[in-house]
This record gives sequence, C-alpha cells and structure tokens, in this order.
Amino acid sequence: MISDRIELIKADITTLNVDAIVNAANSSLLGGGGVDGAIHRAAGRMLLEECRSLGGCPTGEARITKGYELKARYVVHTVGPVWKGGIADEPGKLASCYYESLILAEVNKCSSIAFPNISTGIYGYPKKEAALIAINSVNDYLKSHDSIQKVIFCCFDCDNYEYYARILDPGNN
Ligand code: AR6
Repeated sequence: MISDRIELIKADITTLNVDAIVNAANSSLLGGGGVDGAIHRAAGRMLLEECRSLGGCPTGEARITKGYELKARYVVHTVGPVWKGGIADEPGKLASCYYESLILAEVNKCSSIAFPNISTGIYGYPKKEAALIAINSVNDYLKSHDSIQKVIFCCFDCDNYEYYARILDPGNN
C-alpha cells in the first residue's frame, strides 16, 4: 500500500514552495552539475559558504543547510551512489539517502519535502530500479513516522516520471 502523503510531479525542483528540497550532491558538498548546479545557482553564494563549513558527506548520508534564496527553507544534501553494476551495495546506499534525508527533515520540523531522482543522472543508476528503491524507502519511512505530511517526487525527465507513475498508480498506466 502506497502512502497518500506521496505525490509525483514533473518540475524544476528549485521552484518548489516546500519546507525542504533534497540535493543530489557529491561527497565534497561543494557543488557540481545537474540538479546540484541548479540548486546552488538558485540558492546563491551563501549556500556554498555554509556547505564549505560541513566538511563533506559520505555516500548514503545526508546533511542540512538553509535554503537562502530558494523558496524552500532548507536544502537536504545527500550523496547517492555511483552506479557500478550493482556490486557495491548501490541499492542499500540509495535507499539510505532517502531515509536519512527524511530523518533530517523531520528533526528540523519540516512537514513537506521534495526529492529529485537521486543518482539517475551523472551517477548512472538505472532509472527504473532507482524509482522502486526511492518509493519503497520513502513509503517505509512514512509507515512508521507521522509528522511529515507531504513527500514530493520531483522528476525532471520524462523517463523517470513515467517509471514513477507506473509504480505509484499502476492502474492508470
Ligand atoms: N530539478 C529536478 N531534477 C533535476 C534538475 C532540476 N532542476 N536538474 C536535473 N535533474 P544528477 P546524480 C534530475 O546528475 O546522478 C552532480 O554533479 C536529472 O534529470 O543531477 O545523483 C553532483 O555534484 C536526474 O534525474 O545527480 C554529483 O557529482 C536527477 O536530477 C553528481 O552530479 C539526478 O541527476 C550526482 O549525480
């Protein structure tokens, strides 16, 4: 059973009016391409300054900063696994990114949070498998935690959106 607190949209995550958006960062937390670059551009230079003070983040973990010029109050930075063919516990690390991000959001009293499709761009994780892991990890979290009211999967490309739509609402696809 999929939680009714999960929503699916196709959008640029930097435009969303939620308590927290999640960044698919790298372990330096000092910016990069893809959604990471877009979030840093939209949030402004103060975000990079705060990220510098964090001293990096291991794969599968998360760190939180303010959102600065974003509408979102917070950015949760998490580091997805680079796809290596499935031999390096990529599924476990990817699931952990979602779960750890939700814990940090809850601790910081966020009631709404939006995720990009972590690891499915530059890091090369197969999109369909990543969608299943993301949805299962978030759904598991919501089953045992009440305070987060809305979790948005914010897809940017059509393939990801279609995979999520099929898993979340199989009757309509
Ligand atoms: N809003 C929402 N989703 C987006 C946006 C956006 N504005 N832009 C891209 N995406 P990627 P990764 C989607 O490559 O695979 C960076 O250099 C995109 O379609 O951003 O985790 C970091 O610094 C894709 O589905 O992240 C790391 O070095 C998803 O975001 C590395 O890339 C993730 O693609 C992380 O690679």
